[in-house]
Amino acid sequence: MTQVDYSSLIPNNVDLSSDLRLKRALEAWYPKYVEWWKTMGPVGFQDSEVYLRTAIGVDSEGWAKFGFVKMPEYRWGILLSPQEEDRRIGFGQHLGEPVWQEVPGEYRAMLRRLIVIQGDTEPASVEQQRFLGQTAPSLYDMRNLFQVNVEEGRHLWAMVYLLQKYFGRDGREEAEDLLKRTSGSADKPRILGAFNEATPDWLSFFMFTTFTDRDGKMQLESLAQSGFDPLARTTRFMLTEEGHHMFVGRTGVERVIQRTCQILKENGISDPHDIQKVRSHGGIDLPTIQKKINFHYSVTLDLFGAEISTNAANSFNASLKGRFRELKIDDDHRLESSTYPVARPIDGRVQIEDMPALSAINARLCDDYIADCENVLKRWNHVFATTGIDFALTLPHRAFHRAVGEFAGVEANPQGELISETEWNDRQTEWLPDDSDLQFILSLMQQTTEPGKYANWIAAPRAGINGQPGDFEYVKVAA
Ligand code: BYC
Ligand code: FE
Ligand code: FE
Repeated sequence: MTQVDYSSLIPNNVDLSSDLRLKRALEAWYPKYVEWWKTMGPVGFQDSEVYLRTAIGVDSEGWAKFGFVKMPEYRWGILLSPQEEDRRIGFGQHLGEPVWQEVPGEYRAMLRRLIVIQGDTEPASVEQQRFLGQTAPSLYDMRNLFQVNVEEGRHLWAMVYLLQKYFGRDGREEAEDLLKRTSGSADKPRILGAFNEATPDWLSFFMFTTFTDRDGKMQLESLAQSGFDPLARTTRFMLTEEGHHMFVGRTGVERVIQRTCQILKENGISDPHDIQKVRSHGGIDLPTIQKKINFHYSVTLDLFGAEISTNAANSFNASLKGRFRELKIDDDHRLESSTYPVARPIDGRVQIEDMPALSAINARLCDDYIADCENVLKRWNHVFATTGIDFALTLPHRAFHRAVGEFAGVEANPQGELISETEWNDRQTEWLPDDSDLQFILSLMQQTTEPGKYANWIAAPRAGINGQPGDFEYVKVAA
């Protein structure tokens, strides 16, 4: 396997120095990327020294080093997981054939579309989070935000590498366009819905990294099965980094819940539904946390596309995009005659119908995602068990608040009962954050930069990053 070359402008383990055409294309893209980072990336802090991890290898042990860097000088590298010898395609029409090292001509358009959509989400999330440094609840959290941001930047590099190496001129054009679309823009928005929503406050950030980065995990897991080996190896390495993003989200929300439980106890508030009392002590009340879950989870479910999808069937059949843990599934991996149970609105209620499994690939991935989210909710609810607070957070039903797929045309409550539009209009602020909730959360967002100190609405983490002590100065904020 090619060693990681750390001496060149673009650290890589793809032997870039021997592919001059590609090297030139990437070096031409590099300054445009840095320009994008400086204008659309984190606002402020570009001159601050941040304690960041940088990928320096692809072994499961010791693949990263930690140290202080200024973000624009971060070493965004191109790193692929090691090539597996004699790897065979695990699903679809090409099951059992050797994996492809070049793009099969007939699948070029389909593959390019998948890579572009994946690539588009990465810079989008950086754009969505660009103002959050200014309201970070601690230096620890600020550093985690910037860590996630630079790694999403690296994920963009990963997709741009594939586009520029394997898709010629079209690929170079797509790489340029990835820097031209902007999250939330009216005329050139990002491709997928959730990536045009604002991430205005830190609870939103923690919910986003819990739920939306977890969609990233599921999609990357599916692409990691791909018969196109460079895509499989690229996404495998991205998954190594993704773990931290979801950790930041899950533990972030957990720390908010911990702090709120503390406020309830310290102040003898017996009813956890008493929103005003919790708010008057500067905590985020539990019903509002539930509403934020409802919002971010439902918006993220939309990212799986329609439950019944020809696109998904085609990319599975073409052996380009597999299922979650494809190789562990006990079936024929071709799905020409099997069925899969899919929830659909029929006769005014949600019913399960068996559909051709090939068409239901998105539905299945979504089910795997929901199971993963259920585990997160268990961790959060564990805080109530240990603090003796009588409360439970839940995931809303998949039919709730959907804009894509089977449930796009109907209204449902969080329990999954289909309701009239009038009832939806009357009651949606019971289930989703309204302006006053969002304004309240925003009112708490004030920057805390004293090492070891945390804003009042969030508990301290259990441990420091990379074993650092509690009062470690993770970001040396430049004057
Ligand atoms: N918004 O057959 P359909 C991450 C479009 S997150 C807008 O239902 P398909 C990250 C669709 O494009 C992971 N449009 O769906 C997380 C299609 O349009 P065209 C990102 C949507 O294609 C946090 C039409 O509707 N990676 O990495 O089976 C931070 C019908 O599509 C939406 C990927 O998504 C939507 N929500 O599945 C940073 C993997 N949904 O082509 C990063 C690559 C659907 O007819 N993408 N449409 O004009 C894919 O695998 C698939 O494209 C999707 C959609 C799963 C997204
Ligand atoms: Fe990513
Ligand atoms: Fe991520």
